[in-house]
Amino acid sequence: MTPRTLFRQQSPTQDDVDAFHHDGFMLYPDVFKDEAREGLLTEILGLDSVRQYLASPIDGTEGKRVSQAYFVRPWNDRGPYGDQLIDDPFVTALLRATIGDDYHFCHSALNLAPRGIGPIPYHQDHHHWKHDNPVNLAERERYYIQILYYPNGFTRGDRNLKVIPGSHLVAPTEQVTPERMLAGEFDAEAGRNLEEVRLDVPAGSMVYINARIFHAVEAKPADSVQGHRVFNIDIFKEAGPPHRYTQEIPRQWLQQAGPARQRLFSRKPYVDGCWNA
Ligand SMILES: O=C(O)CCC(=O)C(=O)O
Ligand SMILES: [Fe+2]
Repeated sequence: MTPRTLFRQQSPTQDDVDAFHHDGFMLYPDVFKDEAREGLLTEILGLDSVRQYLASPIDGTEGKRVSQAYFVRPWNDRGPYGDQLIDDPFVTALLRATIGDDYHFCHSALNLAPRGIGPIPYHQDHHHWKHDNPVNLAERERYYIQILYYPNGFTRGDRNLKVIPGSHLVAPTEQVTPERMLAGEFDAEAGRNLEEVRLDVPAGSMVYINARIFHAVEAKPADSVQGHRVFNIDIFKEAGPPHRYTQEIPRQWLQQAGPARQRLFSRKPYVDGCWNA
């Protein structure tokens, strides 16, 4: 049995919510209860596909060692701890306090990053941008929330997440590149200095972001003391048409869902052509 909540905290403070709107993210270091952090990590590392990945040798071509990540999207193979993340009371309280009641579960992913893996450049994850169908245009300003979990944490310079606080306040046009943003060209629009913040989080941390924010990930050095950084993510969207990866909900999840979960899952998945209808 998992505890009633996996987290040490019940709900965000008003300061947290203000920071979310001002900075575009909230950081909750070591927010998992010890038992929940260990339970989640054990559950993930025990998955057949993860065990196979961890047991397989590093690929090499032409004598060059190449490190491959483990990545699955959607992440449906969840045990009790992973399952509870979907509507843990703290997660529900965070979503209600930041974007209100009218939201749906969008999709999830699981990622293990090995030593030697390269960086992920600055990007935003709002999938209605850069598409000009009427449906995308109508959804452009709707909230899209990513809840990032780091069961074994990361340190600066070792697969750390980095963000540009306040970058969600800049209108998402083609002219806005991370390079221009970091050069200060959009400070006036945001009403603040837009500068990079490199995060450093202990095991069992959560980062809750408005996916409009520019974020990136640094490389994992070949001699990192941590073998693999484990990262799982759940994504929620304001009610409305599908985002690019809005997942099909497994039939078993629907059958077992109580009324609150049914509501969370009552939306259409993304299928090819669904934005052109
Ligand atoms: O690996 C991470 O910490 C974040 C990755 C990311 O930006 C994403 O999944 O969109
Ligand atoms: Fe991202």
